[in-house]
Parts: sequence; C-alpha cells; structure tokens
Amino acid sequence: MKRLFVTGAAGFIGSNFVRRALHLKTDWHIVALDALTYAGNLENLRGLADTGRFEFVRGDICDAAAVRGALAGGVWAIVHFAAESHVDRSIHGGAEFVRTNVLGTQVLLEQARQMGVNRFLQVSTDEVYGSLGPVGRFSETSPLAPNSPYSASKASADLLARAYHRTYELPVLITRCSNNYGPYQFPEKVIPLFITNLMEGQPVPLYGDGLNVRDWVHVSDHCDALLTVLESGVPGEVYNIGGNNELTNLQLTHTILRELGRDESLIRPVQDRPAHDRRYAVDFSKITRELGWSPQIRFADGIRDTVGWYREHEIWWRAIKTGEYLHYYERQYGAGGVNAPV
Ligand code: NAD
Ligand code: TDX
Repeated sequence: MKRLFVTGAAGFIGSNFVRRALHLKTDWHIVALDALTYAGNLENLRGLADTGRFEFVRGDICDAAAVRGALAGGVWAIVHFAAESHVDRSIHGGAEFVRTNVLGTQVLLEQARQMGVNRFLQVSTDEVYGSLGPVGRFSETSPLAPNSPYSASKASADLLARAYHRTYELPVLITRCSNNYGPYQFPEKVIPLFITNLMEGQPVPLYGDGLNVRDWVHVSDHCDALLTVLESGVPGEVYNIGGNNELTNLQLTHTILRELGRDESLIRPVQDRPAHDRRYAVDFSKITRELGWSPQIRFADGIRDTVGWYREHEIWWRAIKTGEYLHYYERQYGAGGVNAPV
C-alpha cells in the first residue's frame, strides 16, 4: 500500500481528488487532514471510509504537533490543498489567508522535511501570475504578480515550497491551475452560487461589466492532472493546468441561465470587486508535452452535468446556504467530538 497524506480533503477539490484517487489507485491508502473550517464539509467525504483505505483526522495545518501526529508511520507523498480559497473573503480580511496559506504551508514543508517524503505536491493557482490583457497566456516562467491578499498568500506559499526544494532538496512539485468547476463546490464561488440562486428563483450578482475572463476546467480533469504530476512530474518543476476554455463572466452567466431555463432579467449588475483581475489564461503545453495530460471534458458537457449534480443534491447545498451544515458534526459526534474547536 502507498500511503498518501492529503490536506484540505473536506473541501471542493480535495474531496474530488480523494474520491478519484481511491477509485483509480486501488493500492493507495489516504490519510486526510482538514480543520473543517466553514469550507470543509464531511458530507463531501461520505462513504469513503468504507473502502478501508481512507482515514480522516481533524486538525489544523498550522499545528506542527497535529501534522506530525497525522504523518506518523510515514507517507509516500503529501498533496497539499488546504487553504483559504475565496478572493472576496481575502479582501474583507487577509489575516486568516496569511496564517493558513503561508504559515500552514511552511509548517507542512518543515514536517515533510523532518519526516522525509518522496513527493510534496503544492496545489497552487494561476492567480499567482496576476492579470492579463486581451492577448497572451501565463507560462510557468511568467513573473508572479498577485493582486489580491488570497493570490499573494498563494504566491508566498509557492515561493516557500520552491525554497524548500532548493535549500533542502525536498521533492516539491508545484501545479498552477485555472478556475475549477464541478460537484461539491461551495456556493460562494460564481458557478455554484449562480446555479443555486437561479434554482431558488433569486437574481445573480454579476460584478462590474461582466467582461472579466476566466479559463474553466472541470475538477475531475484537474484531479487527473494532479495524479499525473504526482506520479510522473519532476521535483522542482512547476506545471500549469488549464481548460483551454476562456469565457467572459457574461458568457458564463448566459450559459447557466440557459441550462436552468431562465432569462437575463435575473442578472443583477453589482459593484466590481476591487483589483478584479481582468483575464486569466494558461499555457499548459508543458504538462501536455512532458507528461501527456490534457483536459478531456468539454465545457458544454461539464456544465450540464454540474447543473444536474446541483439539482440532485439540493439537500447538500441548501444545508450550506442556511448554515445548517455547520451543526452536522455536533449531531454526528456530539459537541466535544469532531466539531470541537481547533
Ligand atoms: P475549499 O475552500 O473548497 O477547501 C479548502 C479546504 O481546506 C476546506 O476543507 C477547509 O476546511 C480546509 N482548511 C482551511 N484551512 C485549513 C487549515 N488551517 N488546516 C487544515 N485545513 C484547512 O478550496 P478548493 O476550491 O477546494 O481549493 C483547494 C486548493 O486548490 C486551494 O489551495 C486553492 O488555492 C487551490 N486552487 C483552487 C482553484 C479553484 O478554482 N477552486 C483553482 C486552482 C487552485
Ligand atoms: O457573485 C459573484 N459574481 C461575479 O461576477 C462572484 C462570487 C464572482 N463573480 C466573478 C468574479 C470572477 O471574475 O466571477 C469570476 C469567478 O469568481 P470566483 O468564483 O470568486 O473565482 P475567482 O476569483 O476567479 O477564483 C477562483 O479561481 C482560482 C477560486 O476561488 C480560487 O480559489 C482559485 O485559485
């Protein structure tokens, strides 16, 4: 059995990754560490313990003793998803972003160095490169120019990961992916927020002129890219991951409206996000050329399936929108159980 340690496994991408990895890699055993912040939800991991190859530990990546305890027995690889991930929240307050994304990453890198691992995969984002004009794409050698406290904290984490590779020869791999969509995405991010608002007959708040561009990739394509980098990537290297699927937010909104049979009267233009990055687009030719990965899911199919998933999982997202999901752990484990403050 290959033992993997996955942080942030109760979030959107982490839970998709763990489910996919346990399904595809039948000789892998996964130990998951997650603090269960507002973004972490054990419902996202339901049923995985039945494989007998999955263990969940509630803990904070900033807590070196908790990380050491969870790593005891040794692991082959660490896949690091845990982060504060929402740009708007970082604009309202950056402290938690620096604590988790910067300090937490350093704690993990240090524990990995002390314990020894074969792979440390730092799951990063194209947002570290900043904003593009109408032409061009980010390559792995583009300068880091983050514009939000979120992306600045992710860029800082990338630099620490790079430094641990250079200084201590820790086998670090860094991936920088574009915007993900798919099942289990928390309905503060634009796609699930708009889908669920429209299902409730509510308007959708479109920032600024709606012409900001994002490159959308399905979460299962991202997870496959991460598995590829984990198994075949070269330590010390950075790999961009993208969907080759640039859309303005207005085009995206029209697509979602169409899927839900609604019209544009439900679009509410609202004040723009400060320092709102105009365009992200990723040149991911390196991972295609060197490791053979490319995205497989067409956006038209992926978004239809995603809308279908939210239709079928109304209990899941309604519990989040009402805040009811926060009480799930208390009911399940009692007040001092898994929901005890970390
Ligand atoms: P998410 O917010 O859905 O999940 C984050 C998870 O980390 C949650 O389960 C949360 O409980 C956990 N967490 C937060 N602070 C923690 C701490 N101190 N200790 C332990 N666990 C903690 O985020 P996501 O969208 O799944 O993103 C996962 C990673 O992928 C992040 O590092 C993000 O920067 C990166 N990423 C996301 C996207 C995207 O489009 N969502 C794109 C590229 C990269
Ligand atoms: O209500 C909204 N209205 C709106 O117009 C929201 C929440 C967003 N938007 C716009 C802002 C962006 O241009 O939609 C676009 C996407 O916004 P988000 O879903 O907040 O994603 P973004 O800011 O692009 O960042 C995401 O992709 C990169 C993730 O949240 C990050 O974690 C990841 O690194």
